[in-house]
Parts: sequence; C-alpha cells; structure tokens
Amino acid sequence: NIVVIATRNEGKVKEFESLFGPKGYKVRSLADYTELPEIVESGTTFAENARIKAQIISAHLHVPVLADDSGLCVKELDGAPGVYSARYAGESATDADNNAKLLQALSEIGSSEGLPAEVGHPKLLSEAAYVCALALIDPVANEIIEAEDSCKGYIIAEHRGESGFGYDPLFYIPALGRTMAELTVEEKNEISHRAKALRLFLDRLPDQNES
Ligand code: ITT
Ligand code: NA
Repeated sequence: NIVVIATRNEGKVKEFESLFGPKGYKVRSLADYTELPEIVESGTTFAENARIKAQIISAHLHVPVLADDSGLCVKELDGAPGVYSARYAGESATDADNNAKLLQALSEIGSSEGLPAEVGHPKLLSEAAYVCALALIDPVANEIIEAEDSCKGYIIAEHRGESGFGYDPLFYIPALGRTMAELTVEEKNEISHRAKALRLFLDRLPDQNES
C-alpha cells in the first residue's frame, strides 16, 4: 500500500511516514518523481492550497494524491504568516530566515509586553496556532476528501530544540513545558495540527476496514 503526498517538505514527509507506517502504508512524495508540473499555490486559504496541490499532481499521475497545506497563525500579527508561512521571509526563505522574520515582526509591535511571563515558562510573545488542511483527490473516481484542524501554542523569543521543522523551535506548548522542536516525531504526532487533521481525514475515508 502506497500513499502519494504532494509535498516537497521533508519535515512533513517524516511525520506522515510515522503516522502512516504503523497502518502498513509506504509514503511517496514529490521527491520520488521527475518531470512534475509546476504548482502555484495561489489560494487564499489552507484548504484551497491543499486542493490545488492534490489536483495538479493527481491529474498528472492519474492516482489518488494527498496534499497538506499548513502554516502558523500568530494572534499578535493578526494571523500572519498564515498561508504565507513557507515564504514569509521571501520566495526562497529557509526555516531560519522565517523564524528570524517572525521574531523581528513581533519585536516591532512590542508584543513582549503583552503577556506576563509565568514562573517556569519562557517569555511568551503571542498566542499562536498551527493549522493543517488536507485534501485527497482521486482523479479517476473524481472524488475529494478534505479535513482541517489546528493546534494551539505560544511564540517564544528564544529557539529551543532541534527536532521538527519550520517554526517548531519557537512554538511553545505550556502544558508540556516544551517547544514542538523538543518533541520526538511520535510526541509531536500526538498533538500536532497535522496528526489531528489526519485523524479527521481517516474518519471520513469510505471503506475503512477495521483491523
Ligand atoms: P509543500 O507545499 O511542498 O508541502 P511547504 O513547506 O511549501 O511544502 P506549505 O505551503 O504548506 O508547505 O507551508 C507550510 C509552512 O508552514 C512550512 O514551510 C512551515 O514554515 C510552516 N509549518 C507547517 N506545519 C508546520 C509544523 O508542523 N511545524 C513547523 N512549521 C510548520
Ligand atoms: Na502553502
């Protein structure tokens, strides 16, 4: 059993492998194919961009394709970077560039005054949420299945942890006393927006055979 995911993000691939592996699925990503059509993420919502990615790749490969569009919405920044999370600091921005840009944006609005630092926690700069929209398109049956969920946390001023990807070193979860980057992939998959969206998604799949 193979699940094709329309992503070039290795961090996402690693998490999906950990989620799908125990179910007996092998994950393929865009890195496993050549001469793919160009994807332009022109949507204004996560759901729209997930559909665009699944549509372009499934139409090309003629097999069902799952896509993930996700991002970070920061309350003090009115929801930015949102759907622009991957390219917040520019088209070819690295995760480090994007994290620096996020801390710069929060320091410019002086948000560090906003939230009281609690004993035992780092200084919290803003409430935030990760959002993940999933779309599976079956180009032969002409069917689509979608799901979306989120995960709440806070942005902190210092980088903590080496795991995960993207904004994880700055995304702090008070209940755990750790950032997302201080969790193993298994721990992240217990709470993340991606894992929660995937659970909703799997509940919506028809013909689910209970094992
Ligand atoms: P694909 O489109 O090829 O899947 P991408 O990285 O461009 O890769 P998105 O357009 O969905 O994917 O942007 C997602 C960005 O949001 C990602 O690059 C991170 O900056 C951020 N992000 C999403 N999920 C995250 C997570 O679990 N941990 C940290 N950052 C995350
Ligand atoms: Na996107």
